[in-house]
Amino acid sequence: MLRSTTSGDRYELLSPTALPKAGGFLWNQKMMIQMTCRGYAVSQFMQPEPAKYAYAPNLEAKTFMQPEQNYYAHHPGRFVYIKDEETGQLFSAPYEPVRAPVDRFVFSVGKSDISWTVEYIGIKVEMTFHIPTHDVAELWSINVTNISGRDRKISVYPYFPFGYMSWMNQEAEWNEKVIGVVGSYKTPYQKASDYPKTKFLKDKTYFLCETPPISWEAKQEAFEGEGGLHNPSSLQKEELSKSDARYETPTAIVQYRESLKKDEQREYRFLFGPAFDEAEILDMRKKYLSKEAFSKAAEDYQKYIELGSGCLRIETPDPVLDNFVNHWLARQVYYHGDVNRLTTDPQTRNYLQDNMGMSFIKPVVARNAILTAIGQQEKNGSMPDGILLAEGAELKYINQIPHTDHCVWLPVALEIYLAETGDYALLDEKVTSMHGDTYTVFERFSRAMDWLLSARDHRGLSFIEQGDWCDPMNMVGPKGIGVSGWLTVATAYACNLWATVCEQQGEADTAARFRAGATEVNARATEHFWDGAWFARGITDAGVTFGTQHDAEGRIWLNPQAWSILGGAATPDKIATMLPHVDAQLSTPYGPVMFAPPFTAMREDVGRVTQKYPGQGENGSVYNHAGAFYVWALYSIHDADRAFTVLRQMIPGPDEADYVQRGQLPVYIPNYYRGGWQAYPRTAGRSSQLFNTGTVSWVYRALVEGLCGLRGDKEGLRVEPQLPKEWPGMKVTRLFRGATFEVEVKRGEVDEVKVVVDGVQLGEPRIRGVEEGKVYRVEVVVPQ
Ligand code: CEZ
Repeated sequence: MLRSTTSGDRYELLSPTALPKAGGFLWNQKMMIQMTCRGYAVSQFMQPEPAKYAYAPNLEAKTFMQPEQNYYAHHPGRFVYIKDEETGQLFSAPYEPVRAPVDRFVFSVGKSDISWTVEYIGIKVEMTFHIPTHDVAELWSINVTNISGRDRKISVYPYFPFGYMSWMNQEAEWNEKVIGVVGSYKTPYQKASDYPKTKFLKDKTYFLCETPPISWEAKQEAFEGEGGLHNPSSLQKEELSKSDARYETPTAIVQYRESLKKDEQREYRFLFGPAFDEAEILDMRKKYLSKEAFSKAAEDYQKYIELGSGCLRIETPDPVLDNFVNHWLARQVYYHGDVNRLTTDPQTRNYLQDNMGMSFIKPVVARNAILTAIGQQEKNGSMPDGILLAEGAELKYINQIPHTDHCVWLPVALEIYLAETGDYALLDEKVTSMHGDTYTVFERFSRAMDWLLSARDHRGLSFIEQGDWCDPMNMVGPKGIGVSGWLTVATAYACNLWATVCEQQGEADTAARFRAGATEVNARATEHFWDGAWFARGITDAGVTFGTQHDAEGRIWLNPQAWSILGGAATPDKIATMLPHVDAQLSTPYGPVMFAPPFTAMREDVGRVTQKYPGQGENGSVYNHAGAFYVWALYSIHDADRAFTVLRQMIPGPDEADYVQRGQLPVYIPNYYRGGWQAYPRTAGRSSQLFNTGTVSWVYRALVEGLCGLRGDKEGLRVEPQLPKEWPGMKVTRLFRGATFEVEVKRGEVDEVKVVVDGVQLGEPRIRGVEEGKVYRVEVVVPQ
């Protein structure tokens, strides 16, 4: 049903029905496309706000990418109908919309292209697409081969629906000059003040054919007729009707009628995308629509994706883990840092975490992101809810709701960046903010930490307002009284991280001030949130503590436990008390849920999170971002087995039953798997199919610095692998500050980690004075 290629760089799914929503995604800095195995697509491009070039057939709401996105027959997608001209038999590739019981199906997800091979009634259809590196377009190759062993007469109909483009103005027609179907529309707006912004939008969608077809339809209705998508009326005729759409739903379908000898093949190429005008369409055609241009673009795109290969290769007793880490995880980290989820105003916490992962891939991107973010710091030291990335961008949606946690992510991101690069010079840079004040990065971080320490109540607990890391926890503190248990212990973590940097910079007084702050915060947290067995999640405006043993729902939450470990509020005895409760109450076969039990009804003093479906999203799913914090917390206390168990549960497989239950290929980590393990076992484990998640930077970090234990510091590279107990050893290739470390880890009769570099045993497990360009052979022995 599912397999990886021998080199491991592709995953192939052999059924269109086993994991119906499974897919892959491609992106460049201007666009993103998610493609399912059955041929449905969600794509968007930036101009500079997110926009579409293929629409649903009805008016769609503009929102963030939806979890467990639903597909239906008319959902945007890319399809090819094949008709046997002799028998009238019809099928479509890859699978939708006809859903014929094809004889062979291979959906193949690569890192820089996605393809299918489908066979039915003696005809083989191979579809493959990639995107250019710097333009917005899809480059499609479709090969059709007669494998029936006799001569055949068929028609081939690529079908790329445009959808409902606009309620103001839409049309489509065949354009002889560009050799393709072109849809034209006006992006709808109402405020006169928006007119200038809409004036230069790419309000055309083109479907260009390298080989001119014999006919086409540009009007959806003419194509479908009374037969519907499963058996469109126009395909029952000899030729398509060459329709146009005049304020009617536009579409693009073209026809090639072919006589194919035994084993004969036809090769077609198409270009699909948005444009401003005909001149741009012609340019795109010239630039891309040929065999040579396709392969050149594919090669360039592959190189671009390879730039995100990351700094880690592993060889462990777990080949599926190896495959995921060596081929896919860094790619997902790179995607996040490369395009910031394709918004112009990423949430500050997302922006900082998505970019901190770039420290392992392209550190300069992480550096610039820290500077960009801190350049938008408020005059009082706090951070805004979102970071504006484009001229004229505005804070939208969730960024208009006050959340109090954004400063926390500054030292978190900085710690990773400094460990990876040793670039302490960043701290001396002077930054004039968008509000006009000028401070060094160092001063700005201190101001952010001061703000965090100040945003606390009379008991010393951190205010939550309308949310913290948990976006939809919007009704705990709207009156400005409620406090967050997580944010309180996270404030201590942030202050401690920053104090360490201050110490490294020789700023002893500042360091001492923030250490004292952290200690004080931890004492307050323990006093008010420790319920005897774990840390509570918060105290509402009305003074009700929640996330404690007294709650029937939302009784124990993962984040306050994970971050109290990180921040120091959880002393060793508290950790020993708390972890068995986490194991017993939060574990599922798909990872730990974010809290349990999930809420089954609205709690008006907690908020919107309690209204999500039980076990979905933040309402007690296996929310991998929270799981990733927990993994890192466990590595920080050397709980290697618990850490690895949770980390491994984030990756689908390798059992077939697990793949089916999660419904996802192991080519990315989704933002959640459904919880509700007790109440709804049928849906538990189901993937959100959403690859936008702060999880991956943390997981990559946990692998590099935790599992492999190859963590940078000011002087060099520390070596402290943390293998799960059943592993005898592993091999690691780690790129670090321009050098390559070939590391072999074994267990042996030692009390402490022993490190031998190029034959010489080190006095301590740290490789100093790393030389760029050098390859180090490192033998590591860890205690049995
Ligand atoms: O958004 C994420 C946020 O992007 O939820 C996380 C939060 O830390 C991230 O910054 C946890 O709340 O508004 C909603 O209810 C949404 O469900 C968002 O909370 C959620 C979506 O998954 C976005 O993809």
